[in-house]
Amino acid sequence: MIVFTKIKKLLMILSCLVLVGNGHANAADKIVLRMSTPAVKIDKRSQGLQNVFAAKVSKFADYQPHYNATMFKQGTELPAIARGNLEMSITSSQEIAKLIPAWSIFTAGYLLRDWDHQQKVFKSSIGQQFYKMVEDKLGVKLLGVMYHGKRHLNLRTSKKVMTPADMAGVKLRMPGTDAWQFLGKALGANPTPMAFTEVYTALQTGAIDGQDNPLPTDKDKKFYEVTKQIILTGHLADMNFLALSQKVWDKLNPEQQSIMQDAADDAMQVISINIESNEAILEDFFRQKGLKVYTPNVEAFRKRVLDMYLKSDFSGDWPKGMVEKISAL
Ligand code: KDO
Repeated sequence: MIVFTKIKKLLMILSCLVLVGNGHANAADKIVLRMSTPAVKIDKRSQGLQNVFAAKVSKFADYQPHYNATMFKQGTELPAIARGNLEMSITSSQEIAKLIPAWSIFTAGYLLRDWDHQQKVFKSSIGQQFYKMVEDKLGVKLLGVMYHGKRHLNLRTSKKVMTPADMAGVKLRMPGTDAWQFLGKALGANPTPMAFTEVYTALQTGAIDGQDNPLPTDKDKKFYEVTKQIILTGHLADMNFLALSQKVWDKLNPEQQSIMQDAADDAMQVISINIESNEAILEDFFRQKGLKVYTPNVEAFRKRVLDMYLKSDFSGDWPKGMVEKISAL
């Protein structure tokens, strides 16, 4: 029933797009929105932004996406927006936490449960409080949250992994921030930082033993071609935020702001539903490609990861009582 309602919503959004005109303003008069991301063009987030967001703001804005980190290196987009050198990016809690430590609460493994939980948190006063920190400190407006999928372990080695102890000595690529590296350690691995665009080759050559990402990303980036197993730890219900320069937002008139916010909401809804429904069918895809896909002792992973976060230096930066508030939602 829930799936049916979500698909109905998705169809409604997509059918409305037929009514969206291609824009009246000349290209030269439009506000340019350059968006930089390490994601590939066929990624659900790239597609949703192009097909829904770009179409809906096209009357007054010219959306120009740059994929595969060709414009800005992964992790440098937020400072670029803050400096006025870029208009948009698909950012993460881990990137924000580098600049605003309180945000590391959302990098903790096994804290947020799923897409529904993410929406509840970011539509509540908690979301408003955290969005405001980003506006005040970075001059970046977060237009909302989108689901990126549950992250699982994906290894090129074939040794079975059931608990964090089985990850000892495994050279696990994690993205290059402290929060990501800590998550790798909490999973029992030997984490190593590396940009997303380098992971495929590193798996192919054996420079790393594995990586973690949601199933749709493993498919879009073809990691299944160079790995042997996916261990369904679900250690992070991952999410991204659509980041926009506050200066650009402030230049829009109230009607344009309202159109842009609706466009972002609809795009992120479509993206999240697409990712969720793909996750549900991709296990079989990977099995057909010859990978072993199995569920480990998730409780053992959950316990170790959560314990390590709660005892870490990160938790010292979290607002008092926030873990409990988030968990209660
Ligand atoms: C990655 O580097 O593994 C990651 O999945 C981290 C995410 O936060 C996000 O930045 C994502 O890469 C990129 O958008 C590329 O898909």
